[in-house]
Amino acid sequence: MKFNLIGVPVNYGCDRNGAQFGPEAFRQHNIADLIKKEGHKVQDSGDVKIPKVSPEEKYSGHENLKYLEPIAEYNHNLAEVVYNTLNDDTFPFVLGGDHSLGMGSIAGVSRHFEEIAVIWIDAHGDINTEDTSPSGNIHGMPLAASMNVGNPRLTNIYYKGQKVKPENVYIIGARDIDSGEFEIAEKTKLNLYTMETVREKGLANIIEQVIEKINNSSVDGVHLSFDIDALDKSIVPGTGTAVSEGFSLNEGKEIFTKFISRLDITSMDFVELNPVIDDEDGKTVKNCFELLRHIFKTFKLREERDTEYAI
Ligand code: HAR
Ligand code: MN
Ligand code: MN
Ligand code: MN
Repeated sequence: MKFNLIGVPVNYGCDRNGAQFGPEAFRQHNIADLIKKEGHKVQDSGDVKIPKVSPEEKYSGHENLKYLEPIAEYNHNLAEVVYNTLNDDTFPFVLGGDHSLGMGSIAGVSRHFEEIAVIWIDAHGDINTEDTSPSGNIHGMPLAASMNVGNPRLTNIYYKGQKVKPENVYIIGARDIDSGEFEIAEKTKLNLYTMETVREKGLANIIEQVIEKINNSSVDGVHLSFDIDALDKSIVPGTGTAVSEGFSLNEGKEIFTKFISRLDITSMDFVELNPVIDDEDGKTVKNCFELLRHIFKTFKLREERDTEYAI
């Protein structure tokens, strides 16, 4: 396969120092080499342009949407890169940065495909709006905006209106959900698999259900957005809003093994690494890379299997 690395050095969405250094950390630890070693082609289109604004301008767009303007602007730029990458028959692999980048990724992907599914693996729902958000941090809102819920400046990023239908949205592993988010989840009828549900029914069963639903739907593209805080707090200290009771590293691998081998994943985000608050041994970076190696290995196995069948 051919991957394009797209860096998004942004922290406006989490309003905390450090997440903007994520792409640099992935590159310093040679993510491109890792992808090559697993047998793929890789290119790096560099960093998406992020407008520079001062913290004093934080509330200039809206009182409960911090950094609204620069976030809307950079997401337009990101969407364009993602769209062009897909048109080039290349897999966009977006490196965060905070999760506000989900809006641009999804916008680019959804312009390329007829109808898409979005798998959102996260400790959080990220379906807040300016009316429900307890923080005003836009990284808690990208999935709502992508479904056309929320402020027009966000719902109209790249092109006007809805990018993904709620029925094609699958949130998995959420365990820190705001009350307004529960209401939005219910109202939109998106597919919400909280950590409570995952533990009750079993991870394997939930994955199976999601795969079946997606394969029985009429989507032609599947975007997988991975927020590393889906993993347990103890294995990802270097993320801005770590939450306990998360997935183990092996469960993370199981999720990727199954989704990559049995669905046609077309694009991915890997977000919310904050190298500044990682522990002194770089535990989070190390665990991220273990997962990344597994991801690209699985893509290779799938590719080999597919070409075997084609012969
Ligand atoms: N739900 C909270 C809010 O909206 C916190 C969510 C943000 N954390 C993330 N996103 N890392 O997944 O403010
Ligand atoms: Mn998130
Ligand atoms: Mn579309
Ligand atoms: Mn999160």
